[in-house]
Amino acid sequence: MPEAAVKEKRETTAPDAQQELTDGFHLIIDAFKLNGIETIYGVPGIPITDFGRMAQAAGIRVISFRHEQNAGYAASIAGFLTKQPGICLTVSAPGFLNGLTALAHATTNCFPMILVSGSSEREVVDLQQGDYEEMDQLAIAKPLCKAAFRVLHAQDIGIGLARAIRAAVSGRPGGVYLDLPAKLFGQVMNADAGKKSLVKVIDPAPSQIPAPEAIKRALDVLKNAKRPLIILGKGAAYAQADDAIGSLVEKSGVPFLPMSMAKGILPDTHPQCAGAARSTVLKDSDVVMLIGARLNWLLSHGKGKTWGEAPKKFIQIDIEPKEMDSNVEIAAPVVGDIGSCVSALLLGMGGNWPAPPADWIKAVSSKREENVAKMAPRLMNNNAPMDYHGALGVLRTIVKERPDAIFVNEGANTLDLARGIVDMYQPRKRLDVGTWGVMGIGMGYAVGAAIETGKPVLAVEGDSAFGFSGMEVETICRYKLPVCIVIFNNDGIYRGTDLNSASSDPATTVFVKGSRYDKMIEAFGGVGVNATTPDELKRAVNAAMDSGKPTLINAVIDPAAGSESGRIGNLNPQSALRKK
Ligand code: ADP
Ligand code: TZD
Ligand code: MG
Repeated sequence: MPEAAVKEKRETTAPDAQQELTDGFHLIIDAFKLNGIETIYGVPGIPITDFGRMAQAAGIRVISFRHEQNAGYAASIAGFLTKQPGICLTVSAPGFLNGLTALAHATTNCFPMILVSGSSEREVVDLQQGDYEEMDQLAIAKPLCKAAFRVLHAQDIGIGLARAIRAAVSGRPGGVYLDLPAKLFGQVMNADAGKKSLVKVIDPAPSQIPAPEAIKRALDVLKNAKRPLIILGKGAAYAQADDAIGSLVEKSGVPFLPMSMAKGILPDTHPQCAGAARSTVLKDSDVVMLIGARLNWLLSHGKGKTWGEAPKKFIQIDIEPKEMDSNVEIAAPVVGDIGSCVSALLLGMGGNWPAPPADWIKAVSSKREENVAKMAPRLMNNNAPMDYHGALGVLRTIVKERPDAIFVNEGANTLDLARGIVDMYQPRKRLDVGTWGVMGIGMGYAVGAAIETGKPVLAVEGDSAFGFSGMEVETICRYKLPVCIVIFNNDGIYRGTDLNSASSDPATTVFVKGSRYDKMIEAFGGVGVNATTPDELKRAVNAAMDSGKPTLINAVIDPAAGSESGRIGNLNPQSALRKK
């Protein structure tokens, strides 16, 4: 904008002594409220401390964490659970950087989130004159998010937040960065003009209707399949089109495989669920319909040994057109939002859609029954120290009895085995490490899920995984959240048995033996329990879930029970050499 125009704009909105005034602080709060943002996750400090106080006074819930990364993870999972951008608020430079991991995580996982960070003064930052917490945050955030904006003038706060919200939730959801320089908060303007400058975002994530010919093409491919498979991804869970997806699966009669965070859209115990026949359906299927799942490393990129020799045709439903053909040819791309696409497919299928060939259905269900039967006795063992199966057998029953609890899960063996063993019955109940396999989401997710849903949370954590966010047990106690943390304590990363033969230092993968994580929560008034058998574990979890009191259970697991890198040891560059 030319200087004269800027001057004129300023003058038209400059405060008049007679009129009521507002400021940046209040405009941001009003803009949040106008757009239905009720909760902020963050850590206070210069220049946002007063903002947090004022937001709280204005009725916004401000959840204060011990580290921004965990606040960011809470915001990211709030986005996944609600389809509204989760808000994370941080101070400048170091606080911003701590929040950035979570912002990048939200972008990678397609969760809508806005990282709002205070920043130092532009004039000083740009001349690199060494301001307090100086950093060019906008430039640093840009490559890690969908969009990044900075607001310099109070009258632009409304439009700035509107742009951030729309960028986060429309199309493929993701992370957005909003930079608010310290001076902005104190800028004063006429209250009326301020009110008029706010923007309520209408229809922030508009439906994206698929093309009729894309629907027809997809149904033609599906109809001609001999061995069809539907794969549900976390995009399908995010879309909240549970009934339509259920109808599509049941009407088609096609076996379905849920990705980790898509478990529960239909119950894992559904007769068409092929979760327990995963290798078979991936290898032997001839047509695969992906609904909100990418063909990334988690699906072996759609090729190679996992997918077998037989040629395959892919149908892919996704809101992001660029996702098509990312790894292999997509025979029938269907671009649109999952709700609209699935409804259009259902309509196109008409009244009597042919069931898939009976021999395929039979092959899948017998494989599934065989695998379930093989697993059953292992889940019933009452060994002490516990192994993963004994402990998870207990948790599996508890989740069955309490299907509306939210199950947070991270670790290596603790993650991979729980994913396979613990059945889910309702959508958006299983929250885990996601696309990056990141450790550290645990306590942030637990807090975010408890706050957003009001449901009890059961967080099952490897002892290493827990360490990344463990200090937030204080946050859980402070807000009195109904969170039960179970730490699978096997004395280390993957196993607690490694030895260092070169020096007296411990091996890199082991922790202090016999640690008592349960004592940590007692420091903050929570309930700590040491559980050494599946029976003890069961009693402790049930008591925690009944009482709703913050609880941490140290579940003692045999240090030799796990395997290196859990189930993804094949990605470990050295593991092949070591085996020789
Ligand atoms: P998973 O890890 O469970 O396999 P991914 O994160 O790889 O799932 O894939 C999720 C996909 O869902 C992304 O490609 C994203 O673009 C897509 N997606 C997210 N929300 C929607 C929606 N509402 N409609 C259509 N596609 C969506
Ligand atoms: N750092 C981050 C942020 N993410 C990671 N995934 C890792 C490091 C590497 N890593 C894994 O991939 S799993 C894991 C680490 C450190 C911990 C596994 O140990 P655990 O689980 O105690 O959590 P198990 O049950 O002992 O296998
Ligand atoms: Mg461990």
